[in-house]
Amino acid sequence: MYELTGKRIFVAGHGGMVGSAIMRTLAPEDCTLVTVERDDLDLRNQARVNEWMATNKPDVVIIAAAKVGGIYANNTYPAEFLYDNLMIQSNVIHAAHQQNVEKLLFLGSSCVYPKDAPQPIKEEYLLGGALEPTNKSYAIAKIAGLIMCASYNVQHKRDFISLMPTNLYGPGDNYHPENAHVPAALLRRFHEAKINNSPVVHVWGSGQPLRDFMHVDDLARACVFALKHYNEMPFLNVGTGDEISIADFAALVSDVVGYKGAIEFDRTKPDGTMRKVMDISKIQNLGWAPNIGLRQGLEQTYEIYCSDVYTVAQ
Ligand code: GFB
Repeated sequence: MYELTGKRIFVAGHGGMVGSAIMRTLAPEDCTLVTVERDDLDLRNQARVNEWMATNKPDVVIIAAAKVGGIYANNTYPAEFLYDNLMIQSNVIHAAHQQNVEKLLFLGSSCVYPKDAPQPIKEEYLLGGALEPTNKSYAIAKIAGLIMCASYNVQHKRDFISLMPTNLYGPGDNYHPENAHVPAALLRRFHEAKINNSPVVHVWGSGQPLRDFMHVDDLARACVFALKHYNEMPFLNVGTGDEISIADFAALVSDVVGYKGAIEFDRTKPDGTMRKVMDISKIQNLGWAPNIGLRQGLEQTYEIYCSDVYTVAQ
């Protein structure tokens, strides 16, 4: 058991969907949360990261900062996804090592696994085959991050752990029409179709890919759980272990939003990986389990989305 009480915890990326969920989850703990605004520290700048880390001396570092996006963004901006993520994570991990940080948590992604990995995906399937082309750059960066943590543990006896989260959704997501992940993209598209009385909503791809969607607050609980209870190599999957097709997911979002029109599939858009469901038995055996159901989580996210939309509009 690693004790968080009294610790200075640096949450890198505290303003994003994952970082802000981690901040909420850590709030009741008796620890000091340390953050820095993006304008004050560009995590891609090694000299500035080294300087900041030496001045602020956290005991614990959580890397929730990353360049992220859905299938379109990954496919369109692969150079940014590779460069930004490699720079952010390498700078923060190495600076944490230089400052003798006691514990570091790196967040990867389920896309690190081979495109045709057996399902549900176990941790040991890493590097067992070719990656999904639509997010290869992002996956390579995330693989480098988790191997970097493992390498610092071997060579420098560090306690740097990694979690591989499944597809996420929740408050604070990016609702950009093209660059978002599917939950945020569809919540917005169905909402706008409802408001505008549009007769049809277009959903990308065939509707057949299967995904494991998890509420970001469940991930945040897993992060705090892993910081306290996990110090082994190499890393742990985090997901719900349940899967749903994109067609069924779109129907669910439509229902949650209260949209009454039709759904059509745009097969000119890519499907990406056809099946991606996490085997979560390792983290479950340690004592963590997801507890937010998909409908419940989407309803809560949609409610917050609506209050934000109307706040912005007023
Ligand atoms: O969320 P998404 O972009 O992530 O897409 P991936 C999931 C599935 O939803 C794909 C379909 O089959 C999409 O074709 N989809 C349907 C849509 N309509 C839409 C839409 O309007 N927007 C989006 N974005 N998708 C991501 C990786 O892949 O997985 C990331 O690109 C990350 O790097 C994340 O690793 C976990 O599951 O395909």
